[in-house]
Amino acid sequence: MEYVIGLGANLGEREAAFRDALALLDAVPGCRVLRVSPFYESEPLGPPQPRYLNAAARVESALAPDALLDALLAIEVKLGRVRTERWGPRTLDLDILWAAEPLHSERLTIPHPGLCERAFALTPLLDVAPELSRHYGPILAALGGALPAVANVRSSTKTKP
Ligand code: A4P
Ligand code: MG
Repeated sequence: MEYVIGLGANLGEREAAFRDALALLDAVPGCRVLRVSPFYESEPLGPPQPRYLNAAARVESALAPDALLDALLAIEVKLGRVRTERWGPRTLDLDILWAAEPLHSERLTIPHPGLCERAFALTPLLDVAPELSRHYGPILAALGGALPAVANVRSSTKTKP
């Protein structure tokens, strides 16, 4: 099944955390990173804290949503995320933004519950899943439109044989 994973970070070496996270995600058995969006910088949603870097990755995975979430949490832990307050600063946050099949369980809501309020999630989502523009494009437009990509961070499109 195809998924779109959202990446967020506002502490430490944010770009390095994204690159490491994407490499670890691609290395998860049964996961392949198909596309990576440009990186975007935005004002924090929530309490006062440093600016965020956000991006999205389109992933093909044999894992069920629960197992994929476990893999994402393991990557966050491996890369040193320290959990403090909700909406607080973090070195790396990996969320499932979207999946080919929606889901609502005790543990997971897909699409991500905050997606339609967040230009920093919708902008990279539509970069890696442009076919969703018909649905999400007007929502992003109502939020003020797509964010500008960070100029000095290279975007990439990668595939694994
Ligand atoms: N969960 C439910 N649905 C999902 C999903 N689709 N993907 C549950 C991932 N997790 C999902 O998430 C807590 C629990 O949510 C998970 O264990 C899972 O069971 P978390 O990521 O561990 O906790 P959190 O991130 O501290 O809390 P929360 O409420 O998810 O925060 P958000 O919504 O992720 O917001 N500002 C900018 N500009 N950019 C950002 O990226 N991010 C946040 C964090 C705040 N402000 C921001 C940004
Ligand atoms: Mg989160």
